[in-house]
Amino acid sequence: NASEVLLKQYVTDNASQHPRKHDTFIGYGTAGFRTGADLLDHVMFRVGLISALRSKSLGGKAIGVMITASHNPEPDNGVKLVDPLGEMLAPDWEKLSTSLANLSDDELPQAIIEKLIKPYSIDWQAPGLVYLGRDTRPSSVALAKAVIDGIACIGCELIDFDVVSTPIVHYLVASRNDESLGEPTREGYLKKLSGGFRRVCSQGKEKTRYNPTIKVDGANGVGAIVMKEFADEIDSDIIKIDIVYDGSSGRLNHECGADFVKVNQTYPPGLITPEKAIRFISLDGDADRVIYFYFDSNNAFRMLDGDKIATLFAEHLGGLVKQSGLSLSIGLVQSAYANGSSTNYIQDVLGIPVSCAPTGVKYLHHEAMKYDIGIYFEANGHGTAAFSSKSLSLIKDAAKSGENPATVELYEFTNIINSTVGDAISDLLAVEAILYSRDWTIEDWDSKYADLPNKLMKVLVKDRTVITTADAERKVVTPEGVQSKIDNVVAKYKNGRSFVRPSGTEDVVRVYAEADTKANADKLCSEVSAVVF
Ligand code: 16G
Ligand code: ZN
Repeated sequence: NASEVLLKQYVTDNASQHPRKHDTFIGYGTAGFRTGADLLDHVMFRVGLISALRSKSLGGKAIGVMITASHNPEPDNGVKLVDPLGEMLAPDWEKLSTSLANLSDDELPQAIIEKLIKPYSIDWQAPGLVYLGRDTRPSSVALAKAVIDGIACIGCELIDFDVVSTPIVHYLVASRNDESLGEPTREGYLKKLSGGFRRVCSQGKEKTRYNPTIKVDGANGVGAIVMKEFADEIDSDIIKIDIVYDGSSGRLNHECGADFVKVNQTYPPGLITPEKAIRFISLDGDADRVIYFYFDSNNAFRMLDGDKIATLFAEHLGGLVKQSGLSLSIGLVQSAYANGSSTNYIQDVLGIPVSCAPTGVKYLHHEAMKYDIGIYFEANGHGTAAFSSKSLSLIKDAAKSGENPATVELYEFTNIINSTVGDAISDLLAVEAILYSRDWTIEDWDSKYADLPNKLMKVLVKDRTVITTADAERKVVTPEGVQSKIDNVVAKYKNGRSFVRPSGTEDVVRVYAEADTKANADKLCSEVSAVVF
């Protein structure tokens, strides 16, 4: 029909501005499309098309597009789509995105009709809305232009938020589609989180242990920019925020940031004088991961990762729920990487149920939604507390009278916490508010349980897809026989645990091990690697 002919013509004409210049396969993985920036121009154009049509297929609801390669090196880039509730893209559209990204320019126009317009009955001339954001990578500017061209090709409203963190894009999309979540602007985000934080941190009696000084490692990325906005917004009497790796000199994610600290289990080398009694906080390149660390009285480096943050959230929010007397279920979701000590602490000491989901935020988030308050964190520092709409309205109503301080505080945490997705700065504010509320030092927090020593290795293999797993990636299914060999090795180690999984973002297989001592964890990790390869 005429409308299809017209659309095909538009796609043909505009795609020629962003031709597919290579035939490297690029798939939509756990973090969207991600690879070398120079391979992505045509993919970005196509993502523009897809985002506009996704919005139109959902009656014009806002859809998000974020251009970033997160913690990866600066020359990489990537893009992911955000669905209307602020969640990750629906799986069927992930598959469609992969298939459309890898077609030739000639095949594309017809495929748009056959794979999107027809099966989803999309009126491509109906209204649509896309929210666009990008990180600070130099390549993100031109790649954003390609997305914009794709959106314009379909004809769709676009709001471009320029340089912005990934979790802000999730917040903006969610609040645009559900105004009870807040004002869908950057200002609205800043005001909501900082307002909740300020109100919690000006309550209660004088603090004797909590030290309101933090040093934030911005990974030389957008996190530093957003953190600066919060620092300007929050009175320095409440918290003193010193930002390092703010992008003024060093390279993005280079020897700094949350991934560097977590993977190397050390502090960024540029922090020349490790200061005692200060909390250091490392963000990643798009500000959705956060890792705390400090130097103890013996000047030893101590790291508090996503598991430690999860347990702090669980302990505090769980306590507030109890004190408020509200009938709300609370649970915690981890991935296989969670330190065994954290799992035991949450289950045995806090008495809060724990479940395990495969790596990737969408799996954890999904599992967390089974609770009224579902806390989820990956050990790498990516996570949040997801409040169900039932819990949000219950808490809000109960807090109105102001009678029970615990209920009021719980309500303020629903403002501080970006419930749509892991948000480094929101998590940071929540941790600080909890430490303030409990009048804790970072040592107090750290002393709750001791991490088991652990080791993570990556192994290059010819074909990582021969390894398949089950039980939330904790058991190898194929090649056959591998799991029983791993079991035999693990059995030799005290507190031993190990698993093997193919990476979803790199062409490697990852091996994780933990045991009673660091030497044993390292040895177990090598032994298991040898079993597999
Ligand atoms: C992606 C995931 C991250 C996960 C990582 C694992 C999202 C938004 N991001 O970056 O949560 O930890 O992949 O990478 O889900 P791997 O599969 O290479 O180990
Ligand atoms: Zn990230």
